[in-house]
Amino acid sequence: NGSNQLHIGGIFPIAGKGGWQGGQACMPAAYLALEDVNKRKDLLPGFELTLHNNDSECEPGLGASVMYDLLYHKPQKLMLLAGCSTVCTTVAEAAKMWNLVVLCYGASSPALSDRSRFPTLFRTHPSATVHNPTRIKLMQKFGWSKIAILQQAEEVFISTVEDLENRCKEAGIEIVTRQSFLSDPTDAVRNLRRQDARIIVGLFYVVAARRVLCEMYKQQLYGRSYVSFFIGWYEDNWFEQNLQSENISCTRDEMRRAAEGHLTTEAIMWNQNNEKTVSGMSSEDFRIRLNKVLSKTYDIENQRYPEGYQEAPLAYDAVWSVAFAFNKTMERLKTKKKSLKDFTYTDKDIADEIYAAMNSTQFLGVSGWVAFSSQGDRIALTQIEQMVNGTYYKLGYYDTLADNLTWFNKEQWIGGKVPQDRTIVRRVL
Ligand code: ABU
Repeated sequence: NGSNQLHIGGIFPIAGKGGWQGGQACMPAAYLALEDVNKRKDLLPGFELTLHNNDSECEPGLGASVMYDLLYHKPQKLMLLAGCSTVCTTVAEAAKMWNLVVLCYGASSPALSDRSRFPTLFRTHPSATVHNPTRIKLMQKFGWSKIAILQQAEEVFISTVEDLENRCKEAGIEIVTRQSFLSDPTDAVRNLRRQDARIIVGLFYVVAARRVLCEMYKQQLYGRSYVSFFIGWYEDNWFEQNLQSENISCTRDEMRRAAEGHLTTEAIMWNQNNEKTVSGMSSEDFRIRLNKVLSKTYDIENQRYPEGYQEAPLAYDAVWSVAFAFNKTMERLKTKKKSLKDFTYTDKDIADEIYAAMNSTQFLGVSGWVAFSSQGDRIALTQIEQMVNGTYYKLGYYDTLADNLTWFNKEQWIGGKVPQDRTIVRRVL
């Protein structure tokens, strides 16, 4: 390890069958950032940042195993990047034992905002709690005060629902039923039907989302009387992909019919205006560059994006965050006559310097303003979309901090009426 390389480990979910395989786009984005920070000779003078990557498939067990590989094989790593909540949780819980800072570019779990459990974790990905004030705002806007929740039994969704429950209580919104499932949603969807659920908040990874949608079709929980809120970070054509390979027993047309009219909420992950960011690129410049790289493997021209495309700016900015944090750490260590190259997994002093530097890192990245709260979180705007005829249309934006809903009045309801949250019983006089 006597070279001029500063080594970091990167754990990317790529080839798995469930969860979030966002490394497909996030890993190329991270390598673009690596190329760019290494070109900036003022950032890590005399050094080059090197990324050693591994695929976790979004499986926590495999994630732990690839982390040990990164740690137990030379060269010494200074930090870890990780994506996917289930893997970030495992990696960040363990990494503190090696005095390692972990930076998660693709983990939304609210549970990760617990500093006592994850003392060395930062993330460029916003916490999924950012969606809840938006959901409440929409429920209030459309007069829905009785809702149902359908969730996959993973900590990322359980902790999101805990936050949603508290906010619903505060807002006087009743949760008529909360159904959860491990992998087969049949019974959970049947129970929603039995409870006459009309406004349904669904929280699951995309493979489970396809199973849920097909089941909703079969149990007729779609159409003019129903509104579902789904997660907005699935790829746009998620509901018609992989139907055969995942044994989904609905046709594309049936999936499309079940998906019609649903709403999504999503944190904004691409800087919104065309300003130049720290790399010299606007987010659109970044998109063009990323598309060029991805089109060697994917049919980008026909909008067939790999998983993690939406989150790619978060991975790109994560590498810049590392470079800025190392820049600051190098300055600080110089005054102590030390170097980042001296770091070992028992060196709490250098680890604390890296932590402090990361904690105070701020810059305008392609994902927007990058800064970390005391829980290591990003603060984000959300956008609301609706699916109409198989395409997502933007309905508006919500700024939670300012309680400001920007609404375009573009929503469309089947039959032209806002669905009700309960059966309206009319008395015959
Ligand atoms: N936007 C992707 C989040 C994935 C995860 O939290 O696991």
